[in-house]
Amino acid sequence: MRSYPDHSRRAALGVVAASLLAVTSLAAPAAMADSWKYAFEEAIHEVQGVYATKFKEAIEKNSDHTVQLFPYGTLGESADIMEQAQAGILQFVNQSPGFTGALIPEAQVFFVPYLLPTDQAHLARFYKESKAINEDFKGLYAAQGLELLSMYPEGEVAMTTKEPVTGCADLEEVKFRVMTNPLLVESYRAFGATPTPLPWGEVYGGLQTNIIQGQENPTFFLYSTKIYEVTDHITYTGHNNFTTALMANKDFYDGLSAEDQKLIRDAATAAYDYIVTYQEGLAEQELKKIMAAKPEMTVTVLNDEQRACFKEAAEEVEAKFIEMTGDSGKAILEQMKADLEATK
Ligand code: 6CS
Repeated sequence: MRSYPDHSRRAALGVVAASLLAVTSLAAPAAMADSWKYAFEEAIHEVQGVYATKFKEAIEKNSDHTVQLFPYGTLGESADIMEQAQAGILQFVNQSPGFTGALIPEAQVFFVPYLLPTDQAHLARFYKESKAINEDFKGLYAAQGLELLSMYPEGEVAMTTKEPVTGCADLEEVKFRVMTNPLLVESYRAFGATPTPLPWGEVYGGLQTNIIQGQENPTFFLYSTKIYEVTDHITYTGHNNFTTALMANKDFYDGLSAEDQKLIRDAATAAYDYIVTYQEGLAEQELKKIMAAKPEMTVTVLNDEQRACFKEAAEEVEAKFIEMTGDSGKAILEQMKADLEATK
């Protein structure tokens, strides 16, 4: 997938808008049943696609409405689908804070290293019950024209690199791809690497041509996107879990009946419950598939001593987050810490 310069992206957006609106007007008799469009950043069989499929099933089972799913690439990159959702061309968009952080600075909190645990059961309780997520972030997303419906985990992120990594020193001179998020850039700078923000579509080719030499993602994604073909070492530092979020266009959501709003919230809850169970054991299972496909791949789980420099860097990144976001970010960070403690 190419990334477009701003002007041609707007033109591309216009073409997508025109064709989607044409479909809407043809398919919209004055009946009660609506057809809603939902785009996400992954393929249909990846975690966001499985979540989206469950959401669609719940909507279609409990109403006359239909949901049309648009997996990664069908409407462009992550930034493109966010623009389309904000413009009201799409009713739903799934975007990770890795990209939303550029739009909502406080959402970068998910990239303060070692803030989130790697324990999946703890995470499952946290996203569901957290005040920061279910109340505080709602207002911040609303200010960008988005109704935040759910945040959910996609698994511990692992680094994949061309050379082995056993500490920060091994990241020196490594051009490390990160999502387009200023705090993630700061993290990898603090880890000692040369951070390189890129949209997802440029990662495989970038590794293949050695423009970049590393990237991070959850284990299932390393297998499904075949990133193991273009990197040789997997390293678990425990520094983060991948967070993602489902949102609706706020004007669309506010214009719905209370009954339809409940239908959507219930579908998001059903999809959430399904996806956390679906991911139990997923990372281990997908790691085995990587090893079967490429037995020479090395897998290293860093010990406490090896993690020390990443943990030291985390303090610097947390301070940077507060510097970037001020009182609002500080309040979210403190609330997240309290929520994590309460859901232990
Ligand atoms: O690294 C990325 O850009 C992608 N990673 C995941 C797990 N999902 C979508 C996102 O675009």
